[in-house]
Amino acid sequence: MGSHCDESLVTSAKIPTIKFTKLFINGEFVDSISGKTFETIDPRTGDVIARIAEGDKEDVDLAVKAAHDAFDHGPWPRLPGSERARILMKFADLIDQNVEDLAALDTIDAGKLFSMGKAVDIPNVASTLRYYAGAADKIHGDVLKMSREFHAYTLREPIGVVGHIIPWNYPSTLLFLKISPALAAGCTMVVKPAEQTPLSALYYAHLAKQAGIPDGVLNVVTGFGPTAGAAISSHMDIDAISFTGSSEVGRKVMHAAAESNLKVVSLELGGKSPLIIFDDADIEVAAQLALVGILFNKGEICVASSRVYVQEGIYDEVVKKLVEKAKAWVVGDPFDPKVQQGPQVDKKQFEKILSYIEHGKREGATLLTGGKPLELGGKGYYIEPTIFTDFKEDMLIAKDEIFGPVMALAKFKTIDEAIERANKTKYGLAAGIVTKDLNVANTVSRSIRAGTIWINCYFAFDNDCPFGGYKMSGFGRDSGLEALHKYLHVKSVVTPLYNTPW
Ligand code: TXE
Repeated sequence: MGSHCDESLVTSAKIPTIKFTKLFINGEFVDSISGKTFETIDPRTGDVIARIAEGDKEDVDLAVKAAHDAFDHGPWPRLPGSERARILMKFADLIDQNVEDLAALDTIDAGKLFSMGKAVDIPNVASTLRYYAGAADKIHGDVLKMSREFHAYTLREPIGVVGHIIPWNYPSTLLFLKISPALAAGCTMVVKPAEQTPLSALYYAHLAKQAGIPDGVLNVVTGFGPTAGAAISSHMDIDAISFTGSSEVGRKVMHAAAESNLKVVSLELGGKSPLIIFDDADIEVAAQLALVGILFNKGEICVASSRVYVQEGIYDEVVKKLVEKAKAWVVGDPFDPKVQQGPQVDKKQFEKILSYIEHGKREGATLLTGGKPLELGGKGYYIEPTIFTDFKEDMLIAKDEIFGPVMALAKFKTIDEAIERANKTKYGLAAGIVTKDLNVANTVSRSIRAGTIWINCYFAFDNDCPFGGYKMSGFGRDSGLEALHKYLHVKSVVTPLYNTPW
């Protein structure tokens, strides 16, 4: 699975010099109008990495103006799709050439494993760009069969200026899940990376310029949510907004969109995804899936399998294996190739997770392993892999998205009970099923209200596979051609077939 590290990948790792710390507006790196900056922190140590320009409403206004000019008068939306594709392919090549720097930036900013970044996350970003580059010259509408004597067809046109608000858990992946289809569609955009992880987005902006993306097409405004983020969601001249983050802020974004210009909204929000392991599962495979499902990226992943249901026949054996594996799981410096879990992204997140662990203990769930911060030289935001059992769906640890290495585990008897308990959540992002029985897999996958179902696998993402939520996990899809369509309007064009009055 994803946590496997190859030592050779890391030996040459070096922390890059931080070259880009300013806003990227209309093709230039500029200070914020206020001149204010904020610190970005290394979660391995709590030390400041760099000071970053702090954008606010006035900076967002400038960025939106640049994006509007580029949309209304610039070449990007008007280029043949094949030309946009050529530039996006070049952008992808430049990312490949800078893979080590980009992976290291996400490691120091977000505490992500460097080996994963170098081998998986950053190469995948380039592949996402190439996937949508391949679609850029295949955007077309349909000829319609009208019920009366009209000739009619649809055009698919870029939706306009898009605002992208990005979280910190996958600073590169989530940025590209949003900008790649929007760029391929011919949109122009303003991006706000999370305040915890601004470094790689600015580096990508520099590469975009080198690749030949025209000025004003891709603007990056670093800053905070309630200021820069809110200025994007409430902007009168932004046509669509694509947000990934908490359900709480998703609600604010939707509200701001409704109160301003009714911009198109898509939201990818939190999750509390169930993994259901049936009696016929291979115990080793099931335990490994469950463990990686919650510990991958230190649990800071919206589809983490944070609720695990195991059928009673194999429950004890799975628990034993899980605890053994959790104890052997290596937490430490994310640059170390032997490490499987780095620090949580920041102090706020670290404290939030520890407070949920305390809730779990008080609510009466049984702590099987972990439950404490890890003292690694007295620095950094590290937390032990933690497993609770005997949870009930009305406990906080089972209801809320903890976004950390904390699993809630329970025993079930029948398939109906598993389905009912799995669905007892306000979220609906993903679910996993482990069974060899096709009937069980088919029944459960159709009964779970979630946007992605993984059968005998987990985290099986692909550029071609739409990804998004049911219920309070949001709406709209990232990935796949569904995401391209999110950035396109459909226009109907109708003309009479004959010169007859109608
Ligand atoms: O998220 P926020 P936070 C969940 C996860 C985590 C919790 C809190 O449970 O513990 O959210 O994390 C911007 N208007 N997820 O507080 O605040 C913000 O600057 C516009 C799940 O960091 O939602 C950042 O760029 N934008 C998740 C982005 O929203 C605003 C990924 C996300 O931050 C804003 C991250 C506002 N008023 C957290 N306030 C997932 N679905 O993968 C903040 N932002």
